[in-house]
Amino acid sequence: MKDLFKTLTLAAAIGISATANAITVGFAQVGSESGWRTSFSESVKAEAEKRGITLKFSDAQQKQENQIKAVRSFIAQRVDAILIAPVVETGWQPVLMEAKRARIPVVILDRNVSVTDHSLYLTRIAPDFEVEGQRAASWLTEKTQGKCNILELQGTVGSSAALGRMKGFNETIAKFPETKIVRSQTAEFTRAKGKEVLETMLKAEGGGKNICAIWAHNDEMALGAIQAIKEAGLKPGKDILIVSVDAVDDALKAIVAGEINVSVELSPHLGGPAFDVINEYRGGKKEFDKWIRMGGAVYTADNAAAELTKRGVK
Ligand code: GYE
Repeated sequence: MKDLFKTLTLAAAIGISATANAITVGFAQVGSESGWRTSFSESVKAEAEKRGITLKFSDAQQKQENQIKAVRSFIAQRVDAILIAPVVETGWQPVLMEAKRARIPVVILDRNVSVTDHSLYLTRIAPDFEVEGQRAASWLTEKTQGKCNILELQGTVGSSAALGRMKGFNETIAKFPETKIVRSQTAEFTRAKGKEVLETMLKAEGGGKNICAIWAHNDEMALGAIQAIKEAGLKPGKDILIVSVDAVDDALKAIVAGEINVSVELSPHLGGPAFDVINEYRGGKKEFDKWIRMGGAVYTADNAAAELTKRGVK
């Protein structure tokens, strides 16, 4: 009888401690504008499930006001931590101060926030967008011996992903006087806008015969550009080169098909590192590096097929 009582007490204690450790995390996601973002969201949800974390997920449909509303709701619900993938850089300081006053730790994922007080978040887990732009430009300038007229499909205006990729790409091509961006416009990181904007650009460029390459800030816009180039009677990846970022499965398939030339990888698996930081914080660690960098490979015709096999994608 005594042993049974001891076992029940131990089970109850384990149950209580497990409940005590079971946390609730709010995640204010940008939206579902791209295949990469969908993979990112799914990865965070799966990781939360694996760790027994209750995840409150909000899709802001690419609107900052929706993200801020979601963060305020998480604060009101007294979640244990908040993840934010900020759609644009500015406008975050007030709501981050509210989270700090509520003593709820915040981790920034993916894009960046522009704040004067960096104590408002524990850390940012993200790639280096400038390096991504540099890697895309380096491949292109080498492939074209530094002579290329480029059409640029920019990501969301004011997002650190678009700003960083643009900066890195432009600084790299600046060394090649005969490589220039002849037209540049946002297509908001979506496939539909990528097709629509490129159609307009090609028409404005007399059909695109003078265009050497498309620089797309993400694969979705590159995949849209492929359709526009085909409808203009040209061969994507051959008549007009395409360099892009994200390395989602569809882009790797397009590389294998010879329709995209390069995609710079950006890992969507940001949930694990984020939950590790939250665990460390709850364990007493208070100081973190302000940027935990995520890397990625560069995929071309040389390695895209092998990566698809490794990912188990047919
Ligand atoms: O490249 C794109 C998504 O913020 C880095 O946002 C992310 C970008 C990514 O729409 O596919």
